[in-house]
Amino acid sequence: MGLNVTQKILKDHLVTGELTPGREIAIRIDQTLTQDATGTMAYLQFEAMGLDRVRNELAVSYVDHNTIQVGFENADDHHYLQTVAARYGIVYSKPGNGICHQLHLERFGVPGKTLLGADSHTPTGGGIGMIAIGAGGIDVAVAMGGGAFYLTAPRVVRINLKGKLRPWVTAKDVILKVLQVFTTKGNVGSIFEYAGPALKSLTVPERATITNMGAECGVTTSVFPSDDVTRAFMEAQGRGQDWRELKADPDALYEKTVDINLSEIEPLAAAPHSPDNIVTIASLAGTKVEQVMIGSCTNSSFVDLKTVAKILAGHKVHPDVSLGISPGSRQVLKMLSEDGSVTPLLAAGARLLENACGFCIGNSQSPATDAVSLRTNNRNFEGRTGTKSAKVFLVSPPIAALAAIYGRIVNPLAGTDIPYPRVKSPKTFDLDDALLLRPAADGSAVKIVRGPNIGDPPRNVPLPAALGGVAAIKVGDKITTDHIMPAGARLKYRSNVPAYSNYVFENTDAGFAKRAAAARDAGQHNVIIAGDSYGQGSSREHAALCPMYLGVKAVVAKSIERIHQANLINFGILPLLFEHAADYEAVAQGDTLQIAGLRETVEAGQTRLVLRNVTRGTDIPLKAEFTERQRAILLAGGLLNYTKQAR
Ligand code: MIC
Ligand code: SF4
Repeated sequence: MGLNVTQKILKDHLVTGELTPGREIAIRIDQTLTQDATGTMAYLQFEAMGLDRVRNELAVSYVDHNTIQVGFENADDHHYLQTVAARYGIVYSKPGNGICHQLHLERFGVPGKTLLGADSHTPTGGGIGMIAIGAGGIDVAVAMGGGAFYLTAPRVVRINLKGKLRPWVTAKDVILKVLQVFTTKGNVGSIFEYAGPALKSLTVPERATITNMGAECGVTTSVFPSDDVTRAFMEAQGRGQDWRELKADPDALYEKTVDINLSEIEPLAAAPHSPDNIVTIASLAGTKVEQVMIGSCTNSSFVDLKTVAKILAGHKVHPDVSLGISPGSRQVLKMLSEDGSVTPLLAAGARLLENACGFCIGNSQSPATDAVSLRTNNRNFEGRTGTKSAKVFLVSPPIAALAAIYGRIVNPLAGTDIPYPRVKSPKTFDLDDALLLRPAADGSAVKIVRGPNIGDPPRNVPLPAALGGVAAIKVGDKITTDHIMPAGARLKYRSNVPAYSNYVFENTDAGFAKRAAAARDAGQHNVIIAGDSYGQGSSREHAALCPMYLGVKAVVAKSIERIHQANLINFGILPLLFEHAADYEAVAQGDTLQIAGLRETVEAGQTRLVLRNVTRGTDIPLKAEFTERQRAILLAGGLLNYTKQAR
């Protein structure tokens, strides 16, 4: 029987297990990436493992999230990251070089390789034919140490693309269509594999826009085959020698196939406050817009921004609109500058922002109260911009550019005076790696610099014999890691867990951190009660690490998303599911809870636990389904303890 692209790559990298969907497998990781907001903790954990040098083929440390350097903390983090990279053999990408995913695609991505990244948008690498997966920092630290990555053998869904995109319809609209079809729920354990006659019309950066935002569906990753389009991109990046063809066998099997006809797609938007709240631009036409932000790892390629420059050329930004443009990389910015595309942007009145995550992570450019903000990034969770009342619509760069000119949402398919500019991919890109610092062969003499904001990663204790404590918070469905652990203005505490822990659930329940810390200090275990899709969104392990620090021992939910579930286990927090979803109603915040014989049950490999609600005198059955390895990690009190034990 033939294999699909996913199976080919996974088979090449399989360390243990078999490719039967739903079973646990372990794969070898060729490349790793981190960014500064997840990287400090990942490297602190790598250091705690006591190895002398990274052992995978390539490890890159990017600085892109927290580049504004207000206060000493960011710069101290960067200093630590630069020296730890030189010490252990990691390539260091300096602030100003660009966004990790865009850069990795440009300079390092190789078809057929595996990439594990401490960032949920690592699947961007699927655009170049990699199996590229987002994970918590500690999983990436283990992979840097040469350890395998454990995941569930995926169900592979084939997305068959046919037809051709019309003018004003872009790759962003394709992935918004995919989000409309699949939504953000129910895709855990799947990989989207793209196929079909329309592939040849999509460039690598366009494919990467699609695989990038596949993360919002909750899939393990998304992947495109590697073909002549991939080869042309790699040659233009001066890396033609790394290209290899990778395509599915004609008789390859898939879990299911979904057809998408590109000719039928129209410009779309994700309306507030979820990336799967898809509406047509036609239905929004006329909506007044106060802010337009173009960039992020989803839509900041040279072609994306040159298209914007061509639309803006000869026009002015509407007086009521603030337009910010953030190129994905220094390569993109230099090329825009060299070909004269920066001038029309400036002449129109755009604000040229740093080539970094910037507005997307909410550490700058927060919109005004109640403002409508059109953005080309991938997440519009409530409050992520830093302004809770803002209404964020996710759109393509051309739709954003039109709105910046007119001050309202315009449906170009209904007619506009501005012609759609078809911009071609460059034959060669500007190849200047000056901001990529490659490590020397021997780093043993390098002194690692640690400022006062760099603390040791906190350790957990082994799983207790019984759980006894309180339902410290009860939250609803679709709680994202942005709700649990805000980024934005709080990002600078990423390397200081005691300080960052003061902000757990800050925007959901401002009293949580104090309450939980008091219960912890009184010897109680804290339990989080949640609805469906708990822990959606980013890979930030602080959404597990900081609750752990506050004494959280278990999350009891209707369902939990993949990366967050792994992070909870990695930090020794039990991810438990209601056996009957209706039992969610049987616990109120503040109820006293107990699980007798907890350690014994997990040790014995039993998959059911009973949660005693002492306040109401009821028993609630819970699912505790873990693999043998996950059980061992939980019993040890987290992956760091487990890894130490195993050696
Ligand atoms: C995000 O887009 O939410 C982030 C910030 O890139 C996160 C990583 C983080 O929180 O540091 C992600 O996507 O994993
Ligand atoms: Fe950066 Fe935004 Fe991409 Fe996250 S989604 S990596 S914050 S640009």
